[in-house]
Amino acid sequence: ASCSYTLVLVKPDAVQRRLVGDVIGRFERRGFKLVAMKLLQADRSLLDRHYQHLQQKPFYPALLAYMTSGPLVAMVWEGYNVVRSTRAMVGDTDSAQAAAGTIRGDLSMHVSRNVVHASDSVETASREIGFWFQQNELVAWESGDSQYTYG
Ligand code: DAT
Ligand code: MG
Repeated sequence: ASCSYTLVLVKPDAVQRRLVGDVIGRFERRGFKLVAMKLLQADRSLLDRHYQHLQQKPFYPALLAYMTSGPLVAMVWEGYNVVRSTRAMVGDTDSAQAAAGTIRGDLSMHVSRNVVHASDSVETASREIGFWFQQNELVAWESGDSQYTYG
């Protein structure tokens, strides 16, 4: 466990369903620090890089259509153990299996419309952040509550 960064995407279904604030609020309340955020329409070349490991899957064309169907919100969050903690908050990939209390378990039903992406390892996170953000879009700031959120 270390203090690091992770990439979170609020996917197009969640933007359409007005769930952006709910998702952001969960990470804020946990204590993580927002270091970058933007709304954008992703294009195919960006998604081909982001989902490199899935390009041979039968569902990939549908995934691409979904992820390019409207704007999404890309964010970088920083904090203690943020990659693992964020994955736990997001829940199982298949929304039908995701535990209540998780983002997917609370806000979605089906694997093909599962509301959010979160990086699955520290190495993946650093690679994925590079796909979605320029280095100068990451904002370094001191959060005033850190003595109350870290021992
Ligand atoms: P995760 O998003 O939990 O990291 P992943 O990296 O295995 O999961 O897959 C990326 C996305 O691809 C996932 O969020 C939704 C989609 N996906 C995965 N398996 C799928 C399936 N069997 N049918 C449809 N979409 C799927
Ligand atoms: Mg993944």
